[in-house]
Amino acid sequence: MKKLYSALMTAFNDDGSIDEAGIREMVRYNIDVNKVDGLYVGGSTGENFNMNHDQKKRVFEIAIDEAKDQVDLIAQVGSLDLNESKELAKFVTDLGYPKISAVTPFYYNYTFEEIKHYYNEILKGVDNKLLIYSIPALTGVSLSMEQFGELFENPKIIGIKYTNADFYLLERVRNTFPDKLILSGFDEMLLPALALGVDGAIGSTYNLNAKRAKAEMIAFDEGNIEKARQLQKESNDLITALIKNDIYPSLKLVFNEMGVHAGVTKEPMAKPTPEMRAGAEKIYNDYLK
Ligand code: NAY
Repeated sequence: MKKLYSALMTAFNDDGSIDEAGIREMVRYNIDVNKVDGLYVGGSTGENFNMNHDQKKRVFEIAIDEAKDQVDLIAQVGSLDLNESKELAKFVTDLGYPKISAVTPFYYNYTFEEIKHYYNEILKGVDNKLLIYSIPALTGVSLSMEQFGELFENPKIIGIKYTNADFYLLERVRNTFPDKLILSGFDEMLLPALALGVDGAIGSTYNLNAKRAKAEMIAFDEGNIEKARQLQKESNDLITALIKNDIYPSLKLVFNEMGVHAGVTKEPMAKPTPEMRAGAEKIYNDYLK
């Protein structure tokens, strides 16, 4: 059975502090209503790269305290400060996270040797399993099939969170490493990713749209491709509207619209404007009610 993970959002107050009650509400909604298989904590959707060290740790603590062992939990610990990544990897492992993940180091055009060193260092001191977080559109880092293979020489590296529209590479990686866990990261491309054999998906829009995505996975597994295509079309109508309305603030606005307290985004991410609020209300009424 393929697994569906929501990329957990972080609820912030207007001043950029963490809204603990909001985070707990979103964890509960994902478990109790969305019935997701897992949560990806501290990723792009969680605005991890906007947060300071103490905030990152607090989010990890709150999420596992609320979720306990009810769903699978993956903690994204990657950081431009390798020492921070190592500390966070140890911190979340001690908290009980069964898997970690780390974004490829970005900004300085690191060589592959440097990237490999980063992953091996993160894992050196911890007894945990890691998913490489590959998101070339945001990091500028594209790993090749051979490079994934070299990283997999570390047995603690068990797979990839593959947020990439390169389906040729996905096919090569899937078939070369059949035992690795590959979780697809672009919600609007779930169906082609399923066709190439991913083990599941992690995404921001599953916070709102998990039921449809899960139904699509089931339709695909049953060989009902027409139904899966129809569900992907419906999802993409929603995703397109979210992207047009500025996706990160909008996901939170729609949650708030549904009575789930999601707070606001953290600056420099945009704060909601009246137009965004109206757009989010329309998205809720048009696609989710
Ligand atoms: C993360 O770490 O939160 C993710 O990468 C989740 C994947 C999302 N990627 C980004 C960059 O937000 O869900 C996707 C994405 O929002 C969605 O497909 C819309 O493009």
